[in-house]
Amino acid sequence: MFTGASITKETVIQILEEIAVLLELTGENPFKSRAYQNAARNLEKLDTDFNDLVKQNRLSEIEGIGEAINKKIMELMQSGKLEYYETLKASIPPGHLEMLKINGLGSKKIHALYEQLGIKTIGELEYACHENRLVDLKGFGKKTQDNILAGIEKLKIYKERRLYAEVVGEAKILLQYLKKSEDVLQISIAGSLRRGYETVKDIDILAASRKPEKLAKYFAASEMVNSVTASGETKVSVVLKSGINADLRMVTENEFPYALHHFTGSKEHNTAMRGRARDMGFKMNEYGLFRKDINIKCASEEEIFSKLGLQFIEPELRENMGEIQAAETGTLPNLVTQKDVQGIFHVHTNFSDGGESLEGMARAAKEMGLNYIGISDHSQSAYYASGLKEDDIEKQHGLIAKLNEKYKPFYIFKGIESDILPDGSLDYGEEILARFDFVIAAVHSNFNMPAQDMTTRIKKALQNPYTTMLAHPTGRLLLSREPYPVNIEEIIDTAARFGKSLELNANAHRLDLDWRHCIYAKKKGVKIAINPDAHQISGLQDISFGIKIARKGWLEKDDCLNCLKLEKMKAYLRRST
Ligand code: DGT
Ligand code: CA
Repeated sequence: MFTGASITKETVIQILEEIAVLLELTGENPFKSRAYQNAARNLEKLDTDFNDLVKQNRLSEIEGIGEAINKKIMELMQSGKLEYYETLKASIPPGHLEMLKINGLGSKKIHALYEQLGIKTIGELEYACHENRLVDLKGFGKKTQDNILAGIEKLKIYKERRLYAEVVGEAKILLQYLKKSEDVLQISIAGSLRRGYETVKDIDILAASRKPEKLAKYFAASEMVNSVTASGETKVSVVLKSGINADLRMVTENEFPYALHHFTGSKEHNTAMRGRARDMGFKMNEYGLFRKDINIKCASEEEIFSKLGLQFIEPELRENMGEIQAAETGTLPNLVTQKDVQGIFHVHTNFSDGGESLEGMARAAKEMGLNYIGISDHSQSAYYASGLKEDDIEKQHGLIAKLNEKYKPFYIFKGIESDILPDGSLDYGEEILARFDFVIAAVHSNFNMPAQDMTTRIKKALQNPYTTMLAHPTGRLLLSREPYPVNIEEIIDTAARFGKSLELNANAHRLDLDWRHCIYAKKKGVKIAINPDAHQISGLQDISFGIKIARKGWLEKDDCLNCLKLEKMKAYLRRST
């Protein structure tokens, strides 16, 4: 619920847009819905002060805001509530709002499904698809039905999984708690979490213990645990108060290394490892490595790999992406670590939509032990994020010059996160672009272009001599927004040709470039900048999530732009802009 005091123009726009969608869901005359969409769009474009217009009761002077909409906005601004909106929302089955999250299913279709098949929930819709009821429905068909089913599947996965960052903190606290038990001989996180996978289903913990029953009780008694869902001799499953599922598996001390390897996974890596073991005359499972039923003693995972003629494979690499062949030939990468990071780019300040001052961000980066920071606020077209006008840029550059004196030898690079406009051009003219030390180009609008147009748009931005790197290359938000359609390999090839870098956005919701594509970028010699995209001081710490993903992407120190020492970085940026 919005309250009067905090109603901003943005909130009004959001509510008008929602009303437009809700009206479509009720099957109202499309003109009515369009009127609200228009009003929202015209408010967005408004260049006079919205609050002044409200105070002077002059909103109806804006094109598209007639008497009815004017009255509603005034009610909202004066009381903090809009009766019409609340009633409309309450009249829609909650399932219809949820259905809007299904890719490819808009409000008109949802209303049509309700009218013709009485569908109120996603469950009913899925059932109807399985019964092929959409195939002959007007405005639908086999292809739409398949798309809807695929969309429902995706939604289910979104619900079952969580972001790595959301879970890893809980897992560490749980691990600390378990370590305090005298019945724990060895313990480790396993599963997707140990592999640093971007999303995880649950927390897997493996412990070696001589008294598993006692340990199981201790685990269940943790104040983090909400309920115990299964309890056996070797495994206890619980649901934590946060809603996250956690499994504790208990083995003997001898079994621990084999079990740790097994429960770390991935399944695909395990299958490949077992295949190799078989080829070498071994049998391998979670209890041991056997030759003619005799267990080959291994005190650690390292020894298991070694017995199979392999270098130790870091957990992040265990995805069956060629790591076993590389371990066999001794060509595994020497993965980047946090210590290798010299500085960071893509940092916002309160000049645009950041919550912290420029000096505050710089000082925090310095205190983290970094040697430089690249400030990049939003560019002028990003009105939603108070993008920088020419005056702001001048002011910011003046401040940076002063701070560079004050914090020497720590260094602040002058940058900008420039929107890539729909035609692929950057957001300022050459004269302004030339003033920055670096330019991060990024797509923030028109996400729905066809793949080829989007690819051409981004390639053009990469060819701009002022562009240093491309931010969040696919625009995905993990578990909520799919990447925009784009040919990422063509983008990487273009970056390689023009000597540009790609960002690995370290924000836990993005982790974009995806690690699978990092492997390709590395092959093509494209440098990756692990960027926090920080909007506050705490956001700087996200760099650790980025490093985890960089490691999954086989990246070494030399593959990462921001592992360059300060002087080398200065030279690199002089060369590229
Ligand atoms: P998740 O939980 O979906 O985020 O991913 P994981 O990898 O943590 O999967 P999970 O929790 O089902 O199982 C943990 C590990 O146990 C998995 O990575 C590999 C091993 N594992 C589980 N089931 C199988 C299986 O059927 N075959 C093989 N080879 N390994 C398995
Ligand atoms: Ca798991």
